[in-house]
Amino acid sequence: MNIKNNLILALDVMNESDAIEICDSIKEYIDTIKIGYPLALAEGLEIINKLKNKFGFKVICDFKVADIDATNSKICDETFKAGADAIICHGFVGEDSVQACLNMANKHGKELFLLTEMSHPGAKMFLQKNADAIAQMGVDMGITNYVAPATRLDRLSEIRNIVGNESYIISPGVGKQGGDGKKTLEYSNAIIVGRSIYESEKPKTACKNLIESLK
Ligand code: NUP
Repeated sequence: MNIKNNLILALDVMNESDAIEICDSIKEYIDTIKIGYPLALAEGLEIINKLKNKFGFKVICDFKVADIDATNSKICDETFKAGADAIICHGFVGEDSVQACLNMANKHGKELFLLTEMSHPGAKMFLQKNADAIAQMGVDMGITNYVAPATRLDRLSEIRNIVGNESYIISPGVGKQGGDGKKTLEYSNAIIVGRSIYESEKPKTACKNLIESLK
């Protein structure tokens, strides 16, 4: 995926008008947005195509798909049919569940991102212990897109080592969660930023300043 300014907006606002307002203010700097459960549950999957059509964005759906293989297939199918360019799935559910997502992404000619370790403190409880193995599973399955944390650069670096330089890593956790954008991009291909942009009084300026700080 080619992502303008190596910056993805996490659009976790709760209604369409807020979403449109933010998108309109940052469209000069951003061409890829991430929509998760907050906005999709509030406004329905139609919000994907509404924003794509209005702004020409690429949309990554952060649905952290984590079910049995048959259900994962259905979730991915509906999400791609709704216009998503990529979907994020969890890896801890194992190879069969992830393979179902990969098959559906391939069927639609779209992309799959495999979530390895999460960025929040709670990820240390269970997920971190298995994150290297999750990343290795992705490599063995031929997956080339990953999500790994901006909040723990040692872990991000380790995951980069496992998935290799040819893989594409996107990283949440910059800003509100404490991660540093520029340092993160030493290991990662793009950062995912939400609240520091959409909660800002001036999202456009927040975006501009953030992009400056990445240089
Ligand atoms: O490990 C993860 N951490 C994380 O924050 C995986 C994610 N997908 N996210 C998402 O990234 C989170 O749900 C939110 O949409 C975004 C980070 O937003 P913010 O902390 O910049 O507001």
